[in-house]
Amino acid sequence: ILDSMRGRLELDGGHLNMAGFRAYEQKFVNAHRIIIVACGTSWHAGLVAEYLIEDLARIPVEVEYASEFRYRNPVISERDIVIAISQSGETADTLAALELAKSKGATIFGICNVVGSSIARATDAGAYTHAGPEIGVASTKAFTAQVTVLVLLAMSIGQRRGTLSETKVRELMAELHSIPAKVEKALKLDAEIQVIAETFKDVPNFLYLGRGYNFPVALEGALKLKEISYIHAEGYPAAEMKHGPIALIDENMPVVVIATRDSSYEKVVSNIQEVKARKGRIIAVVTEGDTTIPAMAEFVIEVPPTSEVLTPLVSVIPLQLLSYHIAVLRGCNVDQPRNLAKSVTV
Ligand code: F1P
Repeated sequence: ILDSMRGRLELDGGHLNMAGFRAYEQKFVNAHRIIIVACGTSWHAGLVAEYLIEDLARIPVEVEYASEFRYRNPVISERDIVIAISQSGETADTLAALELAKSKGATIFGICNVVGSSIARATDAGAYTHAGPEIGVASTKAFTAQVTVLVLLAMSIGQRRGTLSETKVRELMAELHSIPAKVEKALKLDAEIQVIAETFKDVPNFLYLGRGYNFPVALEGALKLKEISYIHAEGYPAAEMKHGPIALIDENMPVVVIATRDSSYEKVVSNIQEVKARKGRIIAVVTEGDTTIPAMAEFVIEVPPTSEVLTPLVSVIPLQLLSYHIAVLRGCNVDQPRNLAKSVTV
């Protein structure tokens, strides 16, 4: 992962050095909308991109499950850009969704791991993550690599559209260069996460909550747990909790809250209070040095601080480790989970 990320961080004179992007940069600058199509973990990376592109480049973004988009009658025009994200590059739903958009005149940009894959070949342009195929079935490094490429893409479009200042670009690039070390540090949380896994390995349900950039991370944490440990898990935007899922919370419900120090921090603190008032068992992912949330949580996982827009790259790591350890303790095959295919080609 780290090597692949280092490979993507090259900027040419302050601009993204990505041949596939260069040829289509004017289209991106003038795009009236960006539609992202993907499945599973790649869809979650797409959801992070919605926040990134709207924040940094101010282009409206829609994120669509490819498996729905392909079967409805979406409104698409030549001024739309469709970004198809896929680890394997072979997912049938994603391929069909991009072909539908292409037939209506949209420009298709692909983000795939696998060079020469079907999706990569069907796009007009794209960026390979060069993360290599996943060793196991469940996507992990693909998410990190996809989000990294999407950060670079959002920054580059923002730079050209004038929505992102040169100072901000330099700041974000410096921070992006520090991410590999921060990911390495987060991976060292392994032993303490193993203890949390021991505590919760036999529970039937989990809830994951996050806001803003950490909302897609909550979804991804829940998906990883479902995929490899077969525990039912739901990811929700923390603010949606009161609209239904709060009914599930009692002393038996572990609630993973991704609560790093960002613009929604105070609101997440009040969500944690709501969970605590209902005796939910709180596992909080916080920024190093936080003292408020640790006083409220049963378990605390500290991750290094980073810029808000880069948070998912760091905050997803402990959730992947948690799913991994729970799955191992339950005797599940983490590389080859039951019922899952490496690429879903039907
Ligand atoms: C999409 C995906 C993966 C998931 C599993 C099934 O694949 O849903 O996210 O982990 O492997 O397929 P892709 O289009 O990203 O290859």
